[in-house]
Amino acid sequence: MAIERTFSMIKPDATRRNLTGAITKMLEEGGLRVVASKRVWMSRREAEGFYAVHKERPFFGELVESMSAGPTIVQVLEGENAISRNRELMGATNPAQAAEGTIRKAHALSIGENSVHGSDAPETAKEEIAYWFSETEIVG
Ligand code: RTP
Ligand code: MG
Repeated sequence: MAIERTFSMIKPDATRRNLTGAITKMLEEGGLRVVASKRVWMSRREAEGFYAVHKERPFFGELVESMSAGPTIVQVLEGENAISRNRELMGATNPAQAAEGTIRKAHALSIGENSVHGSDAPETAKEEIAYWFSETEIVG
């Protein structure tokens, strides 16, 4: 088993509903450890940069709008197979398809307001962690 790090965000729809603790608890109970965490209200420019991979997609404008509409919690999570484990705990992008017991099943409102983000591969985890954190902010 590999100990990995992944990047996670608690999105504005969830911070607005005071779900930071409830979601973090699900991540911790799922076997992941928070090794860095901060609350940021990202600018449109930061959201565009973070989601640049989706810039040609029809939902890009809506995505940037919703991600900059309120505070977000950005986190680095550590644990065994943290990248895939976090994706399992999150559940499907569309909450209507998310499995019972997942964060999105419990808390997401819609595809656009789906409460959490998690990196999808080792390379993106590395890039996304570096986008929001310096090395000294991560304490394992
Ligand atoms: P995420 O990147 O946020 O962890 O979610 P994901 O991998 O499950 O989904 P992805 O395909 O990477 O899409 C990124 C985010 O864009 C929003 N989205 N909206 N309106 C739509 O059809 C649509 N499709 C995607 C979602 O908020 C998704 O999390
Ligand atoms: Mg994604």
